[in-house]
Amino acid sequence: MAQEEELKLYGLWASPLCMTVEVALKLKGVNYEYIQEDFANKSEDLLRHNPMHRKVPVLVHKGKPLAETLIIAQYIDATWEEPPLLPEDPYERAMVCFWVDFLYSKLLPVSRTIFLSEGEKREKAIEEMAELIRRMSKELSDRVPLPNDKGLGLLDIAMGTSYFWLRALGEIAGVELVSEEKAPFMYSSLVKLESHAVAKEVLPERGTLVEHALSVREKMRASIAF
Ligand SMILES: N[C@@H](CCC(=O)N[C@@H](CS)C(=O)NCC(=O)O)C(=O)O
Repeated sequence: MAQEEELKLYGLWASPLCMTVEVALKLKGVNYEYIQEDFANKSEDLLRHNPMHRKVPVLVHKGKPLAETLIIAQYIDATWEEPPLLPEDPYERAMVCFWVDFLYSKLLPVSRTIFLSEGEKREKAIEEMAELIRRMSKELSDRVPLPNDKGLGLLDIAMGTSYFWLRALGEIAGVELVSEEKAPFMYSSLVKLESHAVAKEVLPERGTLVEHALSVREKMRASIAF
């Protein structure tokens, strides 16, 4: 069976999590089929493959589904070895996973609240985001250098795509959520990501992302009680 028939990514091009998986797959040079999901009308296949979270990204390899971005990224790195996305050293590897998990389980859920809610709820989420970014940036600047200096790794990809999304979300919400000053590590990760050829294939044009996110928001607000 051709490789592309064996590998399917269920995603949404505007999602920073899906961008991370796509960049990882492209860096590894593997072919895959991309199935665009509609958040207001998720496909039967997506719900079947990810019944616990019902979210994208979902990667299906030889008929076997994987959900959760960090788990998918680790699977990709273990399955296609070159170039490595995670450091070899167990502690460095754990630290990369720690920060990627922080982004995906703590930071981005707050961005979802900013994106979908209004009024006091949104204001509180904006404050929470500012505090999380402040703490994260302090912690990252105090740490021993993280292994993001050797080639494009998972940490750069996850930090860079998250920054990319938070900058667009800031435009939508009319507030600066991230900047080079507020989130220097994330910012330098985006610069590194954007200087790589693969980024041009995956990162959308900024204005298109904002426009698309606004139309998705209307559909999501109509389809979920938030
Ligand atoms: N913890 C999950 C989060 C996945 C997630 O939140 N995906 C969003 C797109 S960025 C989604 O599918 N949203 C649709 C929805 O909330 O219904 C991961 O790391 O993959």
